[in-house]
Amino acid sequence: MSKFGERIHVHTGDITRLAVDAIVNAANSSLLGGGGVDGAIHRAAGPELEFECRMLNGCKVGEAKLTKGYHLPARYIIHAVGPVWQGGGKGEAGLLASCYIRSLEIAAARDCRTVAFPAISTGIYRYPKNEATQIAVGIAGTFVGQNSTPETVIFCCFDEPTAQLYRQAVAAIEGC
Ligand code: AR6
Repeated sequence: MSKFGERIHVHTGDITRLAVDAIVNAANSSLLGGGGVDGAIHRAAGPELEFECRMLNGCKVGEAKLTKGYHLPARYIIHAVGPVWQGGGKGEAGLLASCYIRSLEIAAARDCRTVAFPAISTGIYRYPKNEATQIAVGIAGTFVGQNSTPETVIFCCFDEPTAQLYRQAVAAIEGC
């Protein structure tokens, strides 16, 4: 069996379709919706989601907040706010890492067995995909190594080239 015992998976597709305990949203600080995966999640979850989000008073960059999943197959949505890429000198790596850690902590606190992440910050926020992938997979590997919950972390990639990057990153930490 591999080092992570199949606890880290890479999937290609639309995160709104996944029947998991929690999906993570790449949100903005307002938590009131937007484009990209955020827009897709709000559309699929329905208007009740924005109503709950309005009660949360926003979310800081590097932080995450939980809502119900409403019409999604996922039970919960963890809204994480990634950094906008500004060249790498503005603490972006630490803030992106913090998004993943906080999301995993929230998932663990709610006893989520399976949690799925999109590639936070790599779309509209322009974080370089390769660097972002290393952070995402590194944090997930450390977290599952130290915690029994979530049992499974899924990286849900919207396209095959991104999935390939994730598979390479997972293979690299497996070999460590
Ligand atoms: N399922 C999985 N991944 C997706 C989906 C989907 N349905 N749709 C897009 N992606 P982005 P960000 C991928 O731009 O960079 C919003 O307006 C996409 O290919 O959604 O964190 C928010 O409100 C990319 O790899 O998020 C914020 O203002 C990844 O998801 C801002 O965008 C993230 O791209 C956040 O920007």
